This record gives sequence, structure tokens and C-alpha cells, in this order.
Amino acid sequence: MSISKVSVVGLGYIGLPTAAVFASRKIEVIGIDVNQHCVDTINRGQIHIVEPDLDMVVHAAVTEGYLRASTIPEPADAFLIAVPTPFKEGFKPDLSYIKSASEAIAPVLKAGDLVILESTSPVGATEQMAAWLAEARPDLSFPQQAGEGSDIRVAHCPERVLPGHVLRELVQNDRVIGGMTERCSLAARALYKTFVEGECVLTTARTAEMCKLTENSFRDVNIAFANELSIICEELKVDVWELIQLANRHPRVNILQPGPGVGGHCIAVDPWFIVDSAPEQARIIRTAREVNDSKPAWVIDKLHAAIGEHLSKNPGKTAKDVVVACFGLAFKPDIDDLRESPALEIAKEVSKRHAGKVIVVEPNIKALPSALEAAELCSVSQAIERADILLLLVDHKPFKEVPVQALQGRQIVDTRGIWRV
Ligand code: SAJ
Repeated sequence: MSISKVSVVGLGYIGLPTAAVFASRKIEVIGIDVNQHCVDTINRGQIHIVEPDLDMVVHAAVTEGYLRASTIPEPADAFLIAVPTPFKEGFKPDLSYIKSASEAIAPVLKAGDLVILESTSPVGATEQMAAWLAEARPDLSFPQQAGEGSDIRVAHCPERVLPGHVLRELVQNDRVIGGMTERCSLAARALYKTFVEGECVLTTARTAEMCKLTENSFRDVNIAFANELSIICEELKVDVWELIQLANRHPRVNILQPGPGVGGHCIAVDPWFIVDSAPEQARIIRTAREVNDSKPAWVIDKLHAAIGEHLSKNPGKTAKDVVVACFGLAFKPDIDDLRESPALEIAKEVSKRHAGKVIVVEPNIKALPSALEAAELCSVSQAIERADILLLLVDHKPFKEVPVQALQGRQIVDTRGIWRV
């Protein structure tokens, strides 16, 4: 099968870099998105998201004529669907974006086309997508009806790139390719091989779906272990970071780092898809989610205890006189992404509940989100100078560089273990 035109549906954090990398290999790419602003931005050779070097790659691809964006689907040889799969009420997966993407491309499908679902999805979602496509196009045959002889090939190929390193990981990571039939897998592998230097490993669509969920659940469970240790160590008066460093000297132990909770739109979401599919069996996975989700409230309790301690040392002062500085809002270090960030959740709660002044330091943004309008955005040094209590939430580089002397004798709540004086 020869692919001369690829359509990427959904031009977000995964779709846009994928579209740009195909285009950089001189394949004609049409990117489809429902957001007119995003389409216009890309057609100007600019980007609407933050990812290192992506602006250059998109600019080159658009200027050289290999990448263009539109809100209206058009015929292509391969369609990659990279739309969000959030959860709705009761942590149930919301497949409505996949449904609308399927309905959008169905009218332009032709025999011989390949449709790949890249979005992280619960097990069975690729088969569901194929069912929606078949419903819209009874004139074409699909793998669930015609097996290897189908007009349309369908596969699941989950993305597994780390935000901040997307362009490198897209090319270098191994890729799991789950076709609905073997021919579907082979067609998808031929497509990815145009730019993937890692191995493209073939499996079934259901295994590929479960594989992606498993990867992020593995990380969530292991972070929950570290978070639970940090809560236990607080009770036992043991330094959890020293403990983990020591335990990790064992050749078969590799504990992750505790923090204020788990953020982003992947690790805190995907395990719920497994829990939803097997609620009786997924006991550790569910508990890990609960442990990680409860961490922000635990951090706020620690802050309240620190405020109480400050007041007991400063008779005559009330909570109104205590200045709290929150260091970091992003969901992980050295990025500007605040989505699903436990640090942001904590800062919002502190700014809502604390009677005194709240200062925020976030070197990666220029203005505070509206939910934090009562707080004040400050530089690192201003915050250290003005605050009575320093609440460290994200291990950004500028925070790690604060000299120890500046922190000596200060009251600190450190959720990341970088300001242990
Ligand atoms: N975190 C900790 N302690 C740790 C490691 C991470 O508290 O030791 C926290 C971070 O602070 C952050 C959250 O976990 O709040 C997630 O950060 P992350 O860097 O581990 O992962 P993401 O969400 O940026 O990207 C993950 C990656 N998955 C895995 O590493 C298994 C990425 O490869 C996936 O492509 C991505 O999810 C996705 O799109 O699913």
C-alpha cells in the first residue's frame, strides 16, 4: 500500500507533533481540528501549544507546503485520530470525541484507506470506532465484517511520548501497533516506519489499548507507593527522601519520588479506564489513584500545621498576619502546563482559605490564572524575603538553585524534598 497523503485528526499535544514529523519526511499532511483558531495558527506556520522545538518543525512544514490545517476533512490514504479521551461522571471514559472524529472522516473514506486510533483508550475502543465507521459507511467493508479482505484497515497505535521531549520520543521510542487483523497491523507499521526509528512491535488492538493503560498505571501505582511512604515517614519522623535514596541502592529496588499528587492528563486519568473495565479486579490500581488524589489535601493539612506552629512561636500574630508563598503551579518541573496540576489545586485552595497574604512563584508563566486572582505573582527572591511560610510544590530548576543560606532558619513545607536544610 502506498501512502502519499496522511490526515491527522485532532491537532493537540500529540496530533500536531505527529503531523509535523510526517510532513518533515516530505509526506503531504492535512491536519483536521474543530478549533478554527488552532487551524488558522498552524496555517500561519505557528503553534498554539508549548513544546520545545515544535514551532520550528511546524513552521518549516507549513512553509515548504507539506502541512496544512483545515476544519473540514478531505480524502487521504491514512487517517490518524488523536483526540482527547477524558473521563466523565464516575470516572467513566468519554469516547464522544472519537465518535465525532469517526463521523467526520467517514464520508471521505475510500477502499484501501487505513484508520489508526492514537488516542489513549479503554480496551474495545478501536472496535467501537470501527463499528461507528461501518455504520456511517455501509458501502465499505471493515475488519470486523470482512477480516483480512476488508476495504478499510483499522489499528490502534497509542502514543507514549513524554511532554517536553515529544519530538525526540516520537522518533526514538518503540511503538506498539495493534491491528484489528494482521494486514491492518502491517499497514500501520509501514506508515510509522516512515519516521519511527524505534522498533514497531505488532499485536492486537485490544492488547495495544491495554498496553498503554498499563504503562501509565504502572507509573501511577509506583508514585502512589512513594506518596504513601512519605505519609508513613511523616508519622515515624523519618526523612522519606533519604530513605528512598538508601533503599534504591538495592539492585532490584527503584522507588519513584513522592510529591504533592499526580498531575497531567494521562497518568491521573488512564488507570481509571482499567478500573472502569474491571471494577472488581482492579484493586491496587484503584487504591493507587485514591492515594495520589488524596495527597493535595494532606499537603494542605501540613501547611495548616505549619501556620499553627508559626503562630505559637509568634504570640500576638493571627493567621491574617501570616504570609504564605507557594512555589510552583505546573504539573511537573520546568514546563508551563497547569492542566490537572496538584500544585495548582493546592495553591487555589490556600488562596481561597488562608486569611493572610498568599504569594505565588511560577517562573514559567507571565500571569496567574483567574482562580488565583487574590494571590500575587512574585519572583523567587521576593517570595523568600516576604513569606513567613515557604510551600514548595514543584521542583523547577530555579527553585533547586536557591542557595541553602537563603533557606536557613525558614519555615518550609517541602513536598519535593529539594529544600531540606
Ligand atoms: N511524578 C511524581 N513522582 C515521580 C514521577 C512523576 O510525583 O517520581 C508526578 C509528576 O510530578 C506529574 C505526574 O507524576 O505530576 C506525571 O508526570 P510524568 O512525567 O511521570 O508523566 P506525564 O504525564 O508527563 O507523561 C506520561 C508518560 N508515561 C509514562 O512515563 C509511563 C508518557 O510517556 C506518556 O506518553 C504520557 O503520560 C501520556 O500521554 O500518556
